Amino acid sequence: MNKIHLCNFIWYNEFNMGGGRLPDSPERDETPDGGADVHEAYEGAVMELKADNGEGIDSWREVTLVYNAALRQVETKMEILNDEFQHVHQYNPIEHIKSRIKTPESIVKKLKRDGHESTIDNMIKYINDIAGIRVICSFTSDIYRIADMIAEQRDIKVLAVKDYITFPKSSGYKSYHMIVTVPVYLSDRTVDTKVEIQIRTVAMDFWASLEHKIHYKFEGDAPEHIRNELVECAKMVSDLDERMLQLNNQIISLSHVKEEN
Ligand code: 0O2
Repeated sequence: MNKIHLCNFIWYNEFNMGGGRLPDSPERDETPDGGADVHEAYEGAVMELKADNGEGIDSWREVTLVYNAALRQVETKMEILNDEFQHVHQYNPIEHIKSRIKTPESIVKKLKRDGHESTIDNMIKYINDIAGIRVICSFTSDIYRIADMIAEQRDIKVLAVKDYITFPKSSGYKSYHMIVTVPVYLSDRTVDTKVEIQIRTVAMDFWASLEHKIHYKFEGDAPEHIRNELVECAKMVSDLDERMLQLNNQIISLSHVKEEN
């Protein structure tokens, strides 16, 4: 039985922003190899995220512990669903999964962008993607299949859905986003914790990674010819996804005919 490959890394690694995992997260406790600057920016942002009681770092650690637990729970759920699907249908809808905890720098930036004070309370209240999981699948049809399987989980509550597959962004971005809560059972309480799940095909993920890199490089203001080229590439990605899906459907129906004979 094929296992999903779980790659726990910070999405920002795709942009060489440090190359390591979150130093404060219990399960991802490795020292970033991005040097002193990365540490300084990280610690500066954590210090800025003051809790109401003033215990910035301790609160950050406590909060990320809960988000990490939520990530692990959703990852395990995805693994189980994939295994079950393989068992029943002899087919794996999930290619691989990536997960990450949003960096404190990015949290502070998003809070400021939306006009909120940088506090731990505000980050919990307003930032939906502190814990993020990216589920990569082969075909567009897998996306909705996976989304349905997640929504049917009894302990998962779907708070919001953004369907950028049916309604792509003007940039060409395609992905299916779900904001869910999952209960995290601590020794003295249960915390319903928000996780953002992004579901997309391998081809969409390839496009989004490059586009994100370009977005950061040009600080959101890429030259027009590059933006136009990205839109063109997004169309090619959609076309490729469609053709691969049709090809796969043909293979499935041909193998059914062969089985019947
Ligand atoms: P990062 O660095 O990936 O974490 P909301 O979260 O609902 O308050 P937002 O951020 O507008 O508001 O939500 P949306 O549109 O669902 O985007 C959330 C995440 O989707 C982004 O997080 C990206 O990861 C991804 N995303 C959205 N639009 C694009 C896009 O045009 N290109 C690429 N490559 N990714 C996109 P962050 O925090 O922006 O970034």
